[in-house]
Amino acid sequence: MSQLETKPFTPLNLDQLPNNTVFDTLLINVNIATMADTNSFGIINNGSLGIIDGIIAYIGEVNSQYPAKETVNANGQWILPGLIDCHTHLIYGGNRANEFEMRLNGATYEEIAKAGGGIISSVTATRDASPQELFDSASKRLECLIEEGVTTIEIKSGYGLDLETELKMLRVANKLREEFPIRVIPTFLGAHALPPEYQDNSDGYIDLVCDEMIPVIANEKLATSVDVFCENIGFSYEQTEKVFRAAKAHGLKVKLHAEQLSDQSGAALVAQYNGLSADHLEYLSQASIEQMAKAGTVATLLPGAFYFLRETKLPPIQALRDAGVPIAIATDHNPGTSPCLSIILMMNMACTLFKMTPLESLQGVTINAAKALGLDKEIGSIEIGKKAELVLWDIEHPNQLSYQFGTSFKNEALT
Ligand code: DI6
Ligand code: FE
Repeated sequence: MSQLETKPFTPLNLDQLPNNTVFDTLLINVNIATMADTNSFGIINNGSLGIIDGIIAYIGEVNSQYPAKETVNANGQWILPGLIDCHTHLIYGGNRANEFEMRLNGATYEEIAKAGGGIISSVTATRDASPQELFDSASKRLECLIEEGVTTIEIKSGYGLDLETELKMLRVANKLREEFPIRVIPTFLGAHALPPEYQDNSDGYIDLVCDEMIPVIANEKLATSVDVFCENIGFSYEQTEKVFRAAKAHGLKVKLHAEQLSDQSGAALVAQYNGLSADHLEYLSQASIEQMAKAGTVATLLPGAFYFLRETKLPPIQALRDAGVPIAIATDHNPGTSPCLSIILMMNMACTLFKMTPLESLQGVTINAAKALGLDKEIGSIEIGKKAELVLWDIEHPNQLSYQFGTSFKNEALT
């Protein structure tokens, strides 16, 4: 296969390594896609990569004066930044296969939600589940993503909708981080849906989220950011803003489910609060795009939900590109609108459904997903000084990850 782009072989930063450098791991004979430039995969063919203390210390052609405790011959495989799934609802009880069938028989997602199904049916099952049951079911899902080369995952709460169950979910997310070789970033999504106890009192529920839940979660350091479902079947612009104010007051970052089913100007609001990302965005307006560009808020697109809901309105991808808004791609794994456990399939769908390029789709699950989590100084690209959370792939070119679908690729994480 021909390489679409090849950079001249230039050792980086060699001068700065002290003479007595010993790498912990030295990868040799490896093709590298650094993902460090905005306009290319950043390819270095037949290179080498040195790691010290879990940090990338060297990229380029190695000088034999630097030995390594372990040398790995990659035999021409590709090293890429570990994949990042920056939007998931991985933890929940039960599943909603029955609703899938209802939708195939003509019911809409909104109708099912209004009839007490939808998110609320997952809330009931999640409240009923023990922490161990939630841990076990989420573990199986997490294993699928880890096998696919995911090294960082964001996991939202939001199927508890009472303090006890929201805490239960976030504690399970934190336990997954301890038990699995993956970086888990927990997000508090208390304002996901209105719990049955607060029917006809959505402002009362928002007060509970702001005055009781956020302070406890911030205090126990169970989440680093707060999300809201800002939608006509979720929470209003004003309610969302209230949650953002409480989040900020407690030192938490914000992000938003915005413009999924209708335009509520949520993306502009989250940008105004210097939000990490606005997610979904099928109904995003030009005015909101401009606010996002100004604030550096990432557009996280979720092709799995688009596909599963048979949405036909595309997110405004060209306008996002024109405005220079970074685009991330995620699974949105959840039991209602995206029961998908393949980030690689999302890369393909970003190309087929959203007409993104294979480069954009890989950026969407590496460097731009890192930006969407506020972690781009640490991970998301292969650069000196970043964490060596990397994956070795048996592929011929990184564009193959977006191209081939319905299959898995042999890979090995170096974390
Ligand atoms: N948007 C979504 O796509 C998910 N949550 C949200 O706010 C759906 C969650 C579900 O149906 O369980
Ligand atoms: Fe979601």
